[in-house]
Amino acid sequence: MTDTVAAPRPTIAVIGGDGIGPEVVAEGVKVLKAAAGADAFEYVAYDLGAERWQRTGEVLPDSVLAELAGVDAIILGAVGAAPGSTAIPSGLLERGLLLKLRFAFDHYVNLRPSKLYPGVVTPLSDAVVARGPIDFTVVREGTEGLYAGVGGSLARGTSAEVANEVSVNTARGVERVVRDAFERAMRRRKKVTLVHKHNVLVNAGGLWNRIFTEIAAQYPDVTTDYLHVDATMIMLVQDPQRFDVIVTDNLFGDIITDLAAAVTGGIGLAASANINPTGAFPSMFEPVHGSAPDIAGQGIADPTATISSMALLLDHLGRPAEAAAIERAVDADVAQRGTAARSTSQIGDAIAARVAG
Ligand code: GGG
Repeated sequence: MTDTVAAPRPTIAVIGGDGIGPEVVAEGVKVLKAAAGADAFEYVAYDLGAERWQRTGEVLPDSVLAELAGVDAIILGAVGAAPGSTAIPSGLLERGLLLKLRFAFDHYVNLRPSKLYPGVVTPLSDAVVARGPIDFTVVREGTEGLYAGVGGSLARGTSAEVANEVSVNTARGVERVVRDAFERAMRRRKKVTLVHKHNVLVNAGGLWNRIFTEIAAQYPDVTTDYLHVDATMIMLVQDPQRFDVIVTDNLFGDIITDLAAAVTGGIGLAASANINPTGAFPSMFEPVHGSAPDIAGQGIADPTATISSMALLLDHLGRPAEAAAIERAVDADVAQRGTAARSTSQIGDAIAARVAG
């Protein structure tokens, strides 16, 4: 007689975080279970965020970071204290939790797809919408740029205060994210747009431009172009169909993807993945939106962005059919949305039912 040993289930760390984070993550996990099966993964909840800091003075202890390094994927809801919350220093949670995870786990690809779902209300003009499908993805560099945490201030709080924030751009960092963008373009419509501001930011922009040109030469099937970040904002409103894959730095990517979300149905639909393509550390999946403390606890937050992020998670874990099932269910749910308000859990239930059915 031979004993069969069941393969260990992949472990998913679940960090609800602050504000509406726990509410939307609950719906994300509900839909993930509907798609992959209730027992496909082991879920481990971590209470990280404002409440833990207030209770213990800890944001992300090293012991928890070490545990998270061993999981297969991380789901994150949102971080950020309510505005005017005097107890929590500004940026403590964003830098100490969200960015610490991205940097510790080398999430150099911050993937933010945008598409205009049929039936969605958009501020774009009818003429723009009529031009054709809008479906592009932003590959935002996730570990460098102005988010690197290099900088400081002198004479803080005085009229002589000096503050600086340094944008860090390394050849290795730019090369790997630009290459990732070209690889993604090869699986899509084969176009990459570099977005920067190299006419003014000549040092960082020059580096991005040179590396982009070098890598483009290795992908002759991929069409390329370049846009300054300010022109990109115009094009997102006037001609979003021109984009397939956008590659850009950390801050530009953060800003561009908020406008991209706004023109494709709102931030409530915008999914994202923080990917470590080497697999050396777990990747992390989160809605683009923040903690929205003004609507927390009311059960009215739209969980769709988190639910779509679950499709990115499944794709990353090598389960494309289950990912596609979530995408189809989200497409169908969004297409039939009318003016009747639904609660966070009603939206989650409806999408989970479509996935299961
Ligand atoms: N859903 C994650 C979250 O809370 N995002 C808010 C935020 O501050 N994001 C900054 C960033 O994505 O770099």
